[in-house]
Amino acid sequence: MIDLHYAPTPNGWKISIMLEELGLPYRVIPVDIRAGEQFRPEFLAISPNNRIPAIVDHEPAGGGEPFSLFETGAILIYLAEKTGRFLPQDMRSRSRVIQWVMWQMGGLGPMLGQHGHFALYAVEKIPYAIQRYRDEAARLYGVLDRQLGNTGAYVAGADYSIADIACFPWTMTHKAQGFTLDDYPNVKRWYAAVRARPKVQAGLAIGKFVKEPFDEEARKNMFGERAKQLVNKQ
Ligand SMILES: N[C@@H](CCC(=O)N[C@@H](CS)C(=O)NCC(=O)O)C(=O)O
Repeated sequence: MIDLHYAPTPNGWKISIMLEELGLPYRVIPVDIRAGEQFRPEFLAISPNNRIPAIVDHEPAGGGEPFSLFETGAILIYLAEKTGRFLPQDMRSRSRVIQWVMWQMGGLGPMLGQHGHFALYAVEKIPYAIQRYRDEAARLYGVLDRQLGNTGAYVAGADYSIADIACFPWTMTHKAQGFTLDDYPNVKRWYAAVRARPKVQAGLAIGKFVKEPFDEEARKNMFGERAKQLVNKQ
């Protein structure tokens, strides 16, 4: 059994989709990040970065004590290696998949995240910041579009992989962030194909229950005020 410490967000969906795709038994432990539950000591013990998602595998690969992990890239690679799925064995294909997972982790996710923050959530609208992240987001959609044009199929090649599972939930934010996939026809084709997968649908349906209004308390919990209390606390 795997515990999935989770909220229904793009990073949370990566892992709920992966677990659904794999058909592994798991139970969802909701972490209401708007209410500040990511700062609970028992959650910080497994996710010291105070971010969801995290997993605890009670039957870890290799046996032994329950094994916990945070960071979605690491979790996707662990689950793929544990099951032998969605990450090819041969060195070149495997490295290509990991390359695009890293691209998502270091680029697409953070840049779309910052664009969402400054354009949608920030009370003070700072034109430079909005433009900077909008340009970066547009550039990254362009990179993804060209890559999908080259493969003609999935992000890292002919086969569906953890690179697709990593990228897809972030592209779901396109409408809210004011992008249209008509500008990125290869992304549009891929997006429809991934979205149509029943296990993707199942992963996205997990945990709709923890959504709350985005109020002042949520702002404090998610935009740094609360995290400051952790500084120098051992
Ligand atoms: N790089 C991390 C990012 C995780 C992350 O940013 N999670 C967000 C939700 S999508 C979160 O937990 N936010 C809580 C907060 O900001 O306090 C990963 O891929 O796991």
